Amino acid sequence: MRMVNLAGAQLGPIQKDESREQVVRRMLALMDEAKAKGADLIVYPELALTTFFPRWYMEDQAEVDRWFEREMPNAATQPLFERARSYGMGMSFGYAELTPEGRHFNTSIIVDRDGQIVGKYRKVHLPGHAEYDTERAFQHLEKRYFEPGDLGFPVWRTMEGVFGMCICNDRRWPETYRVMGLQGVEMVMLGYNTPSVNSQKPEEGLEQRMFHNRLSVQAGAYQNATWVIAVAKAGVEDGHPLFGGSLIVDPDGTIVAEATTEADELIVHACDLDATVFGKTTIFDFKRHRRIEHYGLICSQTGAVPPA
Ligand code: ING
Repeated sequence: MRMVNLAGAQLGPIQKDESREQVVRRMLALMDEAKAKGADLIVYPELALTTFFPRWYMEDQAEVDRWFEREMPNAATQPLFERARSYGMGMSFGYAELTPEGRHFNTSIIVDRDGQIVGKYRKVHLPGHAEYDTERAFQHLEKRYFEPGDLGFPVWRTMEGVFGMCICNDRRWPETYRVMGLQGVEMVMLGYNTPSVNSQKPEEGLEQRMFHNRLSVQAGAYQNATWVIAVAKAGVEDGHPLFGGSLIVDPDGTIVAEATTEADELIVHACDLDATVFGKTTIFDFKRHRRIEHYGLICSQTGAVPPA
C-alpha cells in the first residue's frame, strides 16, 4: 500500500476584478479544510490565480501580460508554498507563465511536501482560436495568448510515486495519457476551465458536456491504469458560465469522488498507488500487448487523411 490522501480543491468563479491575493485566501481556506481531512496532496484548477482571461479579446500586450506570473513562487503565491510546507502537503496548481525570455505558456507545477517545485508542465493542446471570431457566442483565445507547451508530457518520481500533469483540453486527447502511461505514471493531476455552453454548438446540453468530461478522464485512467484527478474552476465569471464536476478516477476507471456544486468545494479520497499494479500487469501490460509496428500514423501525420 502506498497511500496518497488526495484532495481536489475546486474553485468557484474568479471575477475579472478579483485580485490574486483574494484568490489565494480562498485557496488557503481549501488547504486548511484539506489538512483537517488528513490530505497530504492538494490539486487546484488550471489558471487558478485569475479569471479565465482567454475569453477576452485583447490587443495590447501589456494588458495581456497583466494576467501572467513572471516568477513562481512570487509574493502573491508564497503563502500557499509556506502553508503547504508547514502542513507537509504536496500541491499542484495552474497559472499563466511569462518566462524571462518573454514566452507565454499555460503552465502547472508539482510542489513536493517540502515546498520544492519538482515538476513543471506547459499545456500542449490549446483549443480555440487566435483571432477574433465573430461566429462564436464567446471567444476562446488560448491560441492567441499562449504558445503550445515545449516540455512534452513528463512524469516525476516524488511523494513515493510517479506523478504527471496535463491541463484542461489535454484531457480529451488519448495521446496525453499514453505518453505518461509509457513512463509508468501512477497519478495524473489536471485542472480545467470548461464553458458550460459550446461556443460553436449552443444547443449542446450541459449534461452532454459533463458526460464528455467524465468519459475523457475515465478513459485516460482505465486505459493507462493510473489515478486521474481533474479539478474545475467553475461558476459564472463576468457572465460566462463554467461547469464544475471535479472528479477523482481510480486506475480501473471508476469515479470515486465528484464535486456537486459550482463553488469552492473540496473533494477527497484515499488513493493507493499500488492499485495501479493490477492493470499495468494484466490487460494494460504495454510491453506484452502493444504492437508499435502498426501505430506509425499517430506520429507521422497531424490531420486525418481519408481514402480517395
Ligand atoms: N477549455 C475547454 C476544454 O477543453 C473545450 C475547451 C470545451 C474544448 C469543450 C472542446 C469542447 O475543456 C479549455 N480551457 O481547454
